[in-house]
Amino acid sequence: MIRKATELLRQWDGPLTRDLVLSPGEFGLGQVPEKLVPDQTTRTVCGYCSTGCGLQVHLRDGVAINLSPAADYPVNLGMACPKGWEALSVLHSPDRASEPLWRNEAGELKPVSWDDALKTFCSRFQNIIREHGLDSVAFLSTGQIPTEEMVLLGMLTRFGMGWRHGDSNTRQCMATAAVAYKQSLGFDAPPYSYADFEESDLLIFVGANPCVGHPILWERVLRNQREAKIVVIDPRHTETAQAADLHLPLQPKSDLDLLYGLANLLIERGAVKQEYIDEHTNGFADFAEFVSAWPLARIVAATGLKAAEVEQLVEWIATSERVSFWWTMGVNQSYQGVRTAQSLINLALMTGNFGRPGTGANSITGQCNAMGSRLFSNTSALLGGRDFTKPEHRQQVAQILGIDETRIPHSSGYTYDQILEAVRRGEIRGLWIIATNTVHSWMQRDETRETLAKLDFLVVQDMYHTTETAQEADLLLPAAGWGEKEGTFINSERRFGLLKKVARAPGVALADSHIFRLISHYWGCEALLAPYDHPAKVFQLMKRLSQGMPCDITGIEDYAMLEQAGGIQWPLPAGSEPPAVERRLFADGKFFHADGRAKFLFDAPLPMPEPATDHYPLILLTGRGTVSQWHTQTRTAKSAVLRKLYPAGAYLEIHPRDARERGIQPLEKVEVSSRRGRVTVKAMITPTVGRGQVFMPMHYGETNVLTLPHFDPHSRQPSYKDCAVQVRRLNQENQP
Ligand SMILES: Nc1nc2c(c(=O)[nH]1)N[C@H]1C(S)=C(S)[C@@H](COP(=O)(O)OP(=O)(O)OC[C@H]3O[C@@H](n4cnc5c(=O)[nH]c(N)nc54)[C@H](O)[C@@H]3O)O[C@H]1N2
Ligand SMILES: Nc1nc2c(c(=O)[nH]1)N[C@H]1C(S)=C(S)[C@@H](COP(=O)(O)OP(=O)(O)OC[C@H]3O[C@@H](n4cnc5c(=O)[nH]c(N)nc54)[C@H](O)[C@@H]3O)O[C@H]1N2
Ligand code: SF4
Ligand SMILES: [Mo]
Repeated sequence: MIRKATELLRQWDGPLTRDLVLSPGEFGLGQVPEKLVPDQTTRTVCGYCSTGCGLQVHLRDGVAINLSPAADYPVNLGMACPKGWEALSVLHSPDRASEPLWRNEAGELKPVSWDDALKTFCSRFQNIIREHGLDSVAFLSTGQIPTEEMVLLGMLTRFGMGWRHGDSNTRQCMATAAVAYKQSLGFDAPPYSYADFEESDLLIFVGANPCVGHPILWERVLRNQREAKIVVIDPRHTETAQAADLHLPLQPKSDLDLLYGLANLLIERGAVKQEYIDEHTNGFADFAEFVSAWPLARIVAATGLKAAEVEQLVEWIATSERVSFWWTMGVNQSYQGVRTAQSLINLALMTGNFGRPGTGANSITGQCNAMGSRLFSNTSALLGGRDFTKPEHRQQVAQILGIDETRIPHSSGYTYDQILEAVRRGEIRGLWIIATNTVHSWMQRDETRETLAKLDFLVVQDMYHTTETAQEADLLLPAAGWGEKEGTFINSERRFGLLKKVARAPGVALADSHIFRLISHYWGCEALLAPYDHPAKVFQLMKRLSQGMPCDITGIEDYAMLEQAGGIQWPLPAGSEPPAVERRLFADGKFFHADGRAKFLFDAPLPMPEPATDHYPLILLTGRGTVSQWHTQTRTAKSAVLRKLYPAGAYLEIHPRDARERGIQPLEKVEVSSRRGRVTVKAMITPTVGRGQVFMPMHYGETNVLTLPHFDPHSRQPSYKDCAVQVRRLNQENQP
């Protein structure tokens, strides 16, 4: 029998539910809660980027009034960027989703009770399944909720409700790195710790702009005392490139030619560590033969770089003791991203730059909990970094959870793009979107919106009711955000950081974990989640799920141990010595494939699917704009301080000569068009973009009107950074 949401929540005790407010008056809505955490100051981790800075939150009467960067946290050592400093202010915004909203027959979103919302959720999805089968529903989740919430959502959808299709925004971001590591090293395992920034002699950043995307990691680079050289491989002369010793402004998507060429030139000059290769890797001879087709002349022709620049880099790699390769979205977001990431792994392997201080082929993650999503969300990987297709992995998970093995699907189901494609075909008719803003962040915005409109039922679960995606919802479930709930995030260096509840969610908004548990009751599969009524209990489950896997954390006692240690990196198997503050993987040269060896993997480079033409002569690059903007701006736009730190409207960066040829004046409005749409934005004329290229930040809705849906074949990650556009002046009368 279904019990009311209010009754259920009253029944669940523990600190998380103690001060829940469900309806005005019932629990004293609007009163200051007794105390959310016992101290007058408490440490938590930031909820924006994957750096995972520690923040010290100052409380009055148990409620956060202010924060400052934690000086005693090993990640950020007392520093934070503007987003971190402003993290509390965005919680108090008038457009916070504070009660469930239901679209009425007149098409307006109107408040409903949790009870009605949850009954509707279940009856609508169950009707769709009855009529069209389990393949007709799906969920899209996120790298921005605590790991514990990801575990509950993954269990609920896959094992409780039996849904076959589910993915997350981590597909847009990290899928390439995850697949590249898994294929090359045997497990999705970024090997480094942040200390490696300080301990390297040569840092090579490929398609990464940490000065904007990971500013506190950049601060760690600046602490390097080894007179390290910094190389940036990026078509744009970014803030990071400006700080580098050598910037290689290669043609977009010519990375494979450069990286294969570097391997060839290093082999030719004998700068390889043959002993390391023989002992720890497979496939080098084939790789060496393959890259022998990349002499210097071919590199220069394919990349547009100067021969001397390439030779300089070869010289530095060959002569530096500790070389580290760092990559982010310029590599991952590519139609050949997996092979590009692997060509960096290949370079690190063949030069013996793995497992020693200041080395590694290192993917920097993006969202605060991208790594949690990779290992514990039950989307692309089965819980604990396992494989849905492996019977022994399904058996292990079934045994740990005490469920029948037949409840575990044999495949991870459709990927993000395949889910949207199935919606377009009418095959998927019900979709539940949690903590991601698909309409803004997916490609081809207008068509994405039309696709979602085809659904019989769209549920959006978000902190704000005004997001582009929430506006399309039939049902909006109001969620508590960062600072309003507990759990853990896993940062870029594999560190579990602890989150504290320091503020009360508005109205009757609930922590996502509560929403998942309530749904399990209304759906009729409550037994599955019943033991996990507090994040700390889910954490204990995560330990059991990790046991014997490369991400084993059975040696982390509990949250108190995380608190005391300042976060702990995985792995930490039971019985380990107390962990060093910063640890890297593969010091013993043992990789995670069955034979302990890493693999050299490679493929021929492919031409850009939508090259420049006479009609669309410019290549559009997209990415992060400023330190103070986060993605689709649902959060950062709510801070008056942050709003002063970035341009208010959409803009396009264009090279002075491309602007002159078109008669474009600085800050003039221009029309940018691609085969998918056209938008009007301001022109910023700057030589930081190359000729024949333009750049638009992703933070404005206009950008993804233009982008082309195309994907890496191995990871299905979108290639957001290459499509052909035209830019032209608007008529004088259209100028403001
Ligand atoms: N302020 C801020 N910080 C963030 C975020 C945010 O929204 N705002 N988002 C976070 C997230 S989720 C992520 S994933 C990270 C992303 O962090 P980054 O990957 O550093 O950011 P991007 O700007 O997307 O892309 C990096 C660079 O790739 C370059 N690039 C484009 N095409 C190519 C190419 O073909 N080859 C090469 N070598 N480079 C190319 C672009 O010019 C760009 O400078 O940032 C995280 N940090
Ligand atoms: N053109 C272009 N497009 C891109 C990229 C690019 O470089 N170029 N980058 C891609 C990348 S790397 C990424 S990661 C994606 C990001 O794309 P999105 O995930 O769509 O971007 P966000 O704005 O971070 O959306 C997160 C949503 O979750 C909500 N939210 C935050 N915290 C919580 C919570 O605790 N619970 C719930 N329920 N909701 C919450 C926020 O209000 C927001 O609506 O964009 C991708 N899109
Ligand atoms: S660098 Fe990232 S984790 Fe650190 S304060 Fe800024 S947004 Fe937060
Ligand atoms: Mo991302």
